[in-house]
Amino acid sequence: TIKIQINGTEYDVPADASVLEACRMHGFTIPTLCYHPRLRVAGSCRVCVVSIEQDGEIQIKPSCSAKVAPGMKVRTDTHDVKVKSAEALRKLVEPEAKIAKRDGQTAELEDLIDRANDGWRDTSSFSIVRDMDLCVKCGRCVRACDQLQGLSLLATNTGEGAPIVTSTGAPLAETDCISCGQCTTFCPAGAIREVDHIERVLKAMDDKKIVVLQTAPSTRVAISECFGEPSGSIGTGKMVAAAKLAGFSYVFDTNFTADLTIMEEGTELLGRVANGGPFPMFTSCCPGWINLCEKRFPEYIPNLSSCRSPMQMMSPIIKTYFAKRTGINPDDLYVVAMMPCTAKKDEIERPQMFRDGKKDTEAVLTTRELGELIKRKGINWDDLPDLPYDDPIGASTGAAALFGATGGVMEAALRTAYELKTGKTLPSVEFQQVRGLAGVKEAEIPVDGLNVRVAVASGTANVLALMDKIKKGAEYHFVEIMACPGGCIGGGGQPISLDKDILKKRMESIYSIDERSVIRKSHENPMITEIYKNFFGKPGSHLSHELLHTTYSD
Ligand code: HC0
Ligand code: SF4
Repeated sequence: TIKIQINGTEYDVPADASVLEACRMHGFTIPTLCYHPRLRVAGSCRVCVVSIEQDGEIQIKPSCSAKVAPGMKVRTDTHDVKVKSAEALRKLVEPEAKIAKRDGQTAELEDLIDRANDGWRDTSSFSIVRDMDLCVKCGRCVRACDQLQGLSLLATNTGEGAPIVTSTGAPLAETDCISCGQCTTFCPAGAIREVDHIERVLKAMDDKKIVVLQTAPSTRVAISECFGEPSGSIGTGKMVAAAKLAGFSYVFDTNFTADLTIMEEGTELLGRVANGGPFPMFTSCCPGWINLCEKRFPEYIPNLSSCRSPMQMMSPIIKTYFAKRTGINPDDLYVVAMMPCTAKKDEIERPQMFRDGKKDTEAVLTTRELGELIKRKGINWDDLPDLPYDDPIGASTGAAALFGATGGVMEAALRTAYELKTGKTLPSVEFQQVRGLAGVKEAEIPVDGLNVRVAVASGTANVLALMDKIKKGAEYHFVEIMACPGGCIGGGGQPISLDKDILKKRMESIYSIDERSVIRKSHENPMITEIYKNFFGKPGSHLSHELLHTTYSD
């Protein structure tokens, strides 16, 4: 055998195979027409073309007649390949041509025509699809990736091929894309959009699973926009009611595990203070940031908090603690997370997020997708009552609500760290230094004789600037990072908006939820006390480590 690359991965193939045989052997689909496995190769129709890179030269060639060679790089999945194959087919069959449909005889050709008429998509990413037949060439995705995120991974194509390409030409999953999905909130055509999870959720409902929803902090200040309400309107109660009508058996609040994160992450931070580091400790709840850290700053992986994100703490709790209390068989549960985020679709696929070979969270619906699902079910948003979350993992504090906006995790952590460390009550719970929409915020907070130096960054362009500063020697104890501008309120899965002040309005609503909360500190959440007493023991316990903490990949 020899080694060749197919769509970016290396495979062993027989030395005398054709490119077509080699690809099919490893499960890649290539359409063919003149080719038949029992007849001699003709190589005449060109429907089976692929892109072949050899000796530094890239050519589009029929795969049936090309032979494999060591080191050859084959791509079956590019826009060019799709277009050239469809063109070749159209030379032989008009797309509208009538086929004498005969069972068993014409299925192959019908299938070929369907495939050729179906547009080209980059489906390499768990989070984002690029459907270039829908692209209107406005270039807003390109500018969002460049100007807001500082990543510049997309480019407008002036030559042949897809109208928007990745800057390296590779499919998204093979670039430095962090799955933040900012591009999707700027695309007016749905050409770049989130990977659909609505279908799998509907299927789980049809399959009579007990389908459970958890909802992220920032979704409640954005979901109403899907139904024409003003920017930032708070829709918590209606969201719960709509989810119940749509078929979710239980609706839990991710804010509960945001409170739990504060307990676990706070304990971890105090442990690092006692042991001298490593500093800074970085928050770990934003999967966009985790992707960025793994791809661009692997030397800082030991600095990441080991805490799972609140979403990934909630799902195992549902499948253990909640299932046990209610006598539900965890295998009957199907956990869906409603998130403002496209990177969360990627997070649930991380190898560390499986237990016993099963996903902790089975699906992630963006705020936009839950809005769409509610509409598809014919539910009238305006008429909905306000319903509360389900107990006991629906109870949360004002501190948890803050997670949805940049600086919120930091403020929640400071409230708890200060009080637990000093034993005193905070004179004022609001830490203005970490509030607001500035891209990078810094503060020094005296806690029990130690000046705790903190930094907060949101929007990946700002994150890159802060990382540069840290690499050059800036010293902090604790750093909060959110990949999206403004934090999750500006997440890549939030409703699309043309309002210039959208982030400010959603942020004000987040602050007002905190202000109106009776309990505003995570350590005072009675349900958190209860879950430690009855289940986890104490923060950082053995069971906490098993269910609430994780590792990262180099
Ligand atoms: Fe966020 Fe989260 S706050 S990342 O920004 O920590 O997505 O809203 O759900 O998990 O809680 C997003 C929002 C979450 C998580 C929480 C954190
Ligand atoms: Fe997702 Fe929030 Fe991070 Fe954006 S900031 S990638 S929405 S977790």
